[in-house]
Amino acid sequence: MRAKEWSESGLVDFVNEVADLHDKGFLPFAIHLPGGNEQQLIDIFGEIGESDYVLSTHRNWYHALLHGVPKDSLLERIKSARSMFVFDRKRNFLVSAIIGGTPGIAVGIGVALKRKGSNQRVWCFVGDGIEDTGHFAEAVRYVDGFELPVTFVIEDDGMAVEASKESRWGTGKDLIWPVCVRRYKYKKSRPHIRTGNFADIETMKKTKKEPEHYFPLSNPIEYSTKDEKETKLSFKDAITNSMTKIGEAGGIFIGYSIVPGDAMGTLVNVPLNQKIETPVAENLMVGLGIGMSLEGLIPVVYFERHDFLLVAADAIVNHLAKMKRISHGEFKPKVILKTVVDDGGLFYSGPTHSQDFTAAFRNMVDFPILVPKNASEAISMYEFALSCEGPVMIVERKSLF
Ligand SMILES: Cc1ncc(C[n+]2csc(CCOP(=O)(O)OP(=O)(O)O)c2C)c(N)n1
Repeated sequence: MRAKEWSESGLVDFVNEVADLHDKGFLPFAIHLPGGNEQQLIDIFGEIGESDYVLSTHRNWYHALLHGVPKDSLLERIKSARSMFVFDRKRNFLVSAIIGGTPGIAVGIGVALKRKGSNQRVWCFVGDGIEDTGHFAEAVRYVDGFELPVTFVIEDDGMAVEASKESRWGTGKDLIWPVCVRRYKYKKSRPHIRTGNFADIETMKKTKKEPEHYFPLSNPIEYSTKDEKETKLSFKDAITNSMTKIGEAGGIFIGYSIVPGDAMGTLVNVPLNQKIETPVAENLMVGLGIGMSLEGLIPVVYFERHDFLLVAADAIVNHLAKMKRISHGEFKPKVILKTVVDDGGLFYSGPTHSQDFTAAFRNMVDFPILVPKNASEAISMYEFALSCEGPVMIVERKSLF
């Protein structure tokens, strides 16, 4: 059932049904009920193709239903703590409950679709809270500049939780965005979170289960190599050869200091059309990687220093590392993060630029973070990264170059 078959009252009935379950204590979870924008969304979804991507937020139920996620399947997810984590690979439907999490990913999918010559589009629904973020601004600018098949729809009720636009920004005036951004205004008919009614606490206590029940953990992938061969290559040549091989396998290199710069000369053998020089927008760079990998490309995102990784921590820790678990394995982004730590050499770059966040990231993500000590390890670790079905971060120590 897609947009044409839904009526305003059908959507409202669905929400009422869930609200009733909440009040009876069967939903001991954070839930965000939609309401007040039924007709606007029915109209917009009339334009959205069945195979188009739809990206949504914590308040995603209407988007999911209108894009064809079956009502029973959505209800089942809501009853098992997944209201904010509705993913459906078959329908290209994905969400983030983190404000600003989706725009960069939408851009990555858009880049991949454009490279493939696909006629699919990406629709990224955002609240005016997401419009507040830098993540949104960098994504919009990229889509506008490269004319990507992505439309952002701002669902503007003027409020983020309980705060008006004016109280957040000093003015209620709307920003004027490029044409890839549409805005519709509405008034929410529901509170920001839950129903506004007290839920039956005793039933809630009986209903609630452990987090692993709702989101099973899978065994972390460990680095392994069958044949680490000794090599006479220098560390830099080993990295360069590895990049050449990843390029031959179709890898797309994303970041800055790539064209020109070649990531400290290591991408010299990679064809130009597999190198994307990005703006200095690290979160967007990883969003690009995530989105492109969802369309089957092999993105390698390059960071020339570790302090810059922190700017992309949302995309790396909250999205790249978590999407497989929160989507119950429906979406498995695979991005290789090629990172450099400036740990020596003649050009000391000071306390910020020489930081090493290997240990910090190992505490935050469950994918392999590998630090080659020599040329042969560099070769096997990049071979592993290429064959691994999930993300891998490689840390190249500059002193070895
Ligand atoms: C990065 C981040 N900061 C804060 C929050 C907490 N939070 C959840 S919803 C929300 C407001 C969202 O407002 P808006 O985007 O307008 O969406 P609406 O809830 O109005 O649909 C906030 C601040 C979050 N989820 N992510």
